[in-house]
This record gives sequence, C-alpha cells and structure tokens, in this order.
Amino acid sequence: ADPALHPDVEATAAAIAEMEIRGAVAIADAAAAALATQAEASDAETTDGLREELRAAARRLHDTRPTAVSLPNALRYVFKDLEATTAASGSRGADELRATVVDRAAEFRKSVAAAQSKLGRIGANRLRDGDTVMTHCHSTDALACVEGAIEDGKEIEAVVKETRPRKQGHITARQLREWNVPVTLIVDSAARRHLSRVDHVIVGADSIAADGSVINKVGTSGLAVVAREQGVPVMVAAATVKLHPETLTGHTVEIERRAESEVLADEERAAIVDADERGEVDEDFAVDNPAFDVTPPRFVDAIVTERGQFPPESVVTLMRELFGEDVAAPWTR
Ligand code: RUB
Repeated sequence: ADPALHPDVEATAAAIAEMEIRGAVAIADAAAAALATQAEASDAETTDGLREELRAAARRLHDTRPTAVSLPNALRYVFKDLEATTAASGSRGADELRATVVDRAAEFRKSVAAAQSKLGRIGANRLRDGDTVMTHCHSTDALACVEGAIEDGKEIEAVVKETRPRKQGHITARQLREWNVPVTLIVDSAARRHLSRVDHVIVGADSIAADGSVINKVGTSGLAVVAREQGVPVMVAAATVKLHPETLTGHTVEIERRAESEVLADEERAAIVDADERGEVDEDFAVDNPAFDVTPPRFVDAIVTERGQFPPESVVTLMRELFGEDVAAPWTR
C-alpha cells in the first residue's frame, strides 16, 4: 500500500484534476509546493521511508492530468539525484533529505517565476506600439509578453477567443482589462473573421515536442493555420519547463480527453437522442472532448523562452542541453 499522503497533497491533486488549479505553470508550481509540504510534514525517520512517501506523493500529483509536461518536469527537478544528496543515514539523513526537498521545491518555484518575467521581456520586443494581439485560452507566459510590452509604454489591443468549452478566455480578458488593454471577446469560430486586424497571435504551451510541435489548448492548431493563411505571425510563449524531454526518445505527448459533460448538459443530450428513456445508451451518438491539440512547427513563427526566441525546429538543441539523456521518472522507481 502507498504510504499516507499529506492532505494538502491530496487537495492539490484534486484541484489540478478539477482544473481549479490550471495552466501549465500554475500546475507545476502547485506540484512543487505539494512535494515540499509532504517532506516538511513527514515524520519519517529514515531516508528510505521519506523517499517512499515522496514517490507516492509524486505519483498522485503526476496522475492528475497527462498533457502539461511542466508537471513531470517539476517532479524531475525536485527528485534529480536525490539519492546522492543524502550521505547520512537514520533520522539525520531523513532531516537532510527533508531540507533538500524543501529547498529544491522553493528553488524550482522561484526559477519558473523568474523564467516567466524574463521571457515576457523578450516576447515584448516582438510587439510594436499600437499592435493588436489575438489570444487563445489563458496562458500566463503569453500574458507576460503583453505585460512586458505595456511596461515598455506600448499601446496594445487584444482580440480574445473565449475558448470553449471551459472559457479560459474570460480569465485572459479579465487580466487584460486590469492592465487597461482594450479587449474584444469573440466566440472561437469568429477568429478567422477578426484576424485581418490582428498583428500577432500569442499563445502559450503545455508541452513542446523535440520536432518543435506545440501542444496547447485545443483550437490552437486551427488558429495557427488560418493565421498563416493571412500572414499573421504566431508566437508561442513558453518557458523551458514546457519542453517535453521524453519526445527526444520517440515518445509522443498524451492528449487529455475530458468529460462529455463539459460539452453537453444532460438535457441537451436528451434533446438530441431520446433513446435513453429507459436509461439506454445510444451507441451511435458520441461526444469527443480533447483538451489539447498539436500545432506542427511550420505554423509557428517563434517560440519565446527565457533563453531567447527560437524557430520551433531548433528547440531540440535547447532540450538536449537542458535535459540531456536524463529523462527518467525517479518517482516511479
Ligand atoms: C491551459 C493552456 C495554456 C497553457 C499555458 O489549459 O492550454 O495555454 O497551459 O499556460 P487548461 P501557462 O486550462 O486546460 O489547463 O503559460 O500559464 O503555463
């Protein structure tokens, strides 16, 4: 049986699964904080006991949502070479390990926040005074670029896609209004119609694959294709914590599928199919609700990271440098 999880770890995992905590950066930050809590509150008296608790906590956090690689990357950061860091045995070793995990988690959270403000400064340089941007979903990395431009004294306007079915566009619209950015909120299907007055499409990423493909909220790929058709550059704002190291070795990124109920209410379903008066399921009617899609690199103009901007085809170099061959998942051992 798994060792007992701290209630905060369980609460964090539930909040991620239910999307109360959402967005790749926020998920990673919360996972690191939860690991620190597990370590801090643990009364394990041996390093082995503590490691086992941490692995159980990491597994619980990991199994919430599959697509944002920032989550396993947060776990990787905290777990990296953890075996080697505790020479002492017994309770002294456990204390040492506890302190290391708490420090690592804090360091990770700080580095992610710093990366975001740094990439925001870089992305801001791509925007000119008077530009109109189009956004999809809610990405704190993408918004950091707009914030950077505003701080540089540029006037920016925004066309904000509402982003069905969860309407994360409303969060983006609220944030932009707080910065006094003029906002036009549109339904997703109106994107192409509005692109003629847009200077940049700016989106975030949940994962970036070794070939430069961008995995982000479903609808991103369609938007990128019509943006290309109209000659509007597509900029992906994504800190290096979004680079998916396992794609270096041929793995693909799992696309999360969410509940039918996000798309169709019970009464709406009943209005389409009346077969289930007796509780029967109509096998010829289905709802599919993928949460993310894949934008091929040829539709992306630049990936803006805290290490500078890259053409999508060259992020693989950065990926190798940052992760090397070490893509292990130490919490599964
Ligand atoms: C969120 C989403 C965001 C990325 C980047 O999807 O697709 O664009 O996570 O966000 P969901 P950030 O709402 O399903 O979690 O830049 O904040 O990491």
